[in-house]
Amino acid sequence: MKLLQRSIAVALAGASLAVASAQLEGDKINTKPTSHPVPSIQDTETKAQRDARMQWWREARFGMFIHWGLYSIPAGSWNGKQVPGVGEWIMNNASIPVADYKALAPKFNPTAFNAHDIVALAKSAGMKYIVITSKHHDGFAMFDSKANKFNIVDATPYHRDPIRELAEECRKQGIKLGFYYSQDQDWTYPGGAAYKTGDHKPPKYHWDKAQDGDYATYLHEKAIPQMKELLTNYGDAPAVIWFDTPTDDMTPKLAGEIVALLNKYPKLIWNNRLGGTYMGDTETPEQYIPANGYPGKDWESCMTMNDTWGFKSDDTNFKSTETLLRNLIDIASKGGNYLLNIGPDSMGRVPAPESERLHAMGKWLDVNGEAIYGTTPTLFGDEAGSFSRTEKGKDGKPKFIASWKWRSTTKADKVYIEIFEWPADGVFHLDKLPRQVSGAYLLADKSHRALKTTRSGNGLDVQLPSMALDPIATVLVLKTSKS
Ligand code: JFZ
Repeated sequence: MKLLQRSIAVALAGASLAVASAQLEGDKINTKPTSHPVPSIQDTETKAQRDARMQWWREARFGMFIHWGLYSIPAGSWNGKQVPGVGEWIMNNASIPVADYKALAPKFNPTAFNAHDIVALAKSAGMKYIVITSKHHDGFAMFDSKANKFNIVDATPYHRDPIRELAEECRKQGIKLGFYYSQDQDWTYPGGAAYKTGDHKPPKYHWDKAQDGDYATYLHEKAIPQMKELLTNYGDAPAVIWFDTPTDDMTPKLAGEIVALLNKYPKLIWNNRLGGTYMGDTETPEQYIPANGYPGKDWESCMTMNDTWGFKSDDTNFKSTETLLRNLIDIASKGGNYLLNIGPDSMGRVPAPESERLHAMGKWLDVNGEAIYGTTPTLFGDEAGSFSRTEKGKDGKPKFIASWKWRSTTKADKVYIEIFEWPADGVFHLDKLPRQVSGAYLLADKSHRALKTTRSGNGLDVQLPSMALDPIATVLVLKTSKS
């Protein structure tokens, strides 16, 4: 929990101090000599190499997170009681003994899982990559593992490897696949780490003797061998490794052993949650969108549609399609990616409220995707909101008050304005113009009929039709002088 809080503080500080990060200048990305025992690819590559490695990810903007595992069986309740907290944490939150949790495996038979349909769902949502939990903190591998028998092929009646099926479908349907792997916490293998919840006792916060053991031994016997399997057995995949919840146990030396493995895959992208002082490729704000993004850095907001990652049968608190789409647009306007989660149930079915929202988002992107994929951030900046002069946030710093009138993205000679609040007088007004504007039209208008524009002061007025073409967001395109 200490580390969790620390990472929240760092994440929040990063949001407001992001301007201070001018790391991408110069030839090497990290100009300071690194003290890493094993230099990572980020320590040694040039900016040009990094740009090439990150290119598909930067253009993608929208990905699917999948949290799926044994925790989808209890689905948020244990011994007839609802357990507060996210679904995939039930073992820790309810202090379930290792043997009792492991007894879920023989009951796991998700015969309704269909890799083709999940990949097709991601594609129809307009998502360009998928990241699935190959092993979460409960230690259960959702793939065929020779390194450890607590896995979906050996320990369940299902006997199939959904990670393999997804990898094949992703290759067929042309979409990238990444693996979430909980390298540090593992609640069912001796020596695996556990974050504190409830009355779990220091130093290890374990709740069952079966969890006691040596952390380095866990890494050497289970985590590193499993990561090797994941990196070698699935063809092109993984394009991404998504680490999570590092603790102090992950020393620079131990993390270096993992980095030595990652370094064999020079196209791999990995996030900032390995631990051991490695910063990885991507910032990972969780369940929030940073006020100004992380200028000059690659970042990805991961978010749930309801209030859990892993399936919980009673969580129906779904965000609206409007909120989800506006989040995607907000994130794109700040230069980030949106990793939006689904939590399949114990049969492998995607909950209907989730697939419905994804289809609706895809419909909007079919028309307006040009304003999202491969774009760069807003040339304006104040439209997202401002920091309050009087109100303070939880971190004691000025509170960011978001505005939801419009956002903007940029690509080549176009400036896109995603309008949320349609002006009552039909005139869209910009106070300032970053570039000369030579024409304007609405992206959803197939004929691209020219809209009347007039200079007003340093800004511009655009005469819009009386009604929004899409009540969630109508995209105004400004053709501009330069790219
Ligand atoms: C972690 C996991 O514990 C959780 O189950 C889920 O997989 C999520 C995507 O990641 O949860 C975290 C990790 C980091 C923070 C908060 C929750 N953080 O830095 O604020």
